[in-house]
Amino acid sequence: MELDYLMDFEDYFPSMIARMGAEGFIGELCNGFRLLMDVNKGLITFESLKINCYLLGLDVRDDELVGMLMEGDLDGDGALSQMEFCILMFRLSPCLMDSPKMCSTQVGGDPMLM
Ligand SMILES: [Ca+2]
Repeated sequence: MELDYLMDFEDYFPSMIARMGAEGFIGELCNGFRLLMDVNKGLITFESLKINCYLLGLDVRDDELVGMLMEGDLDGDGALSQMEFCILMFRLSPCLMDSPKMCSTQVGGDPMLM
């Protein structure tokens, strides 16, 4: 899997879900999106990701940022919408994939409306 650099996130998610529940976890994802997005565009772009990761003290290489954007960008506009970001985060968390409640995220359903 190419996304080894996100392993820290994968390890982190299960404990977050256990603590706050799935709905709270989705809320956290939305908060994460807002932290990383370009406030003018309402999207996560390469520039917003780079700047906000730096501001958050995260040491992420440019090629890792590009890889994350490409992995999550479903409609090909080069940026991540909130939905694309949430879907990417779910895809990166194998424990969620095993949960029947989360199946809707894999078939293009709206994970925000569970
Ligand atoms: Ca997109």
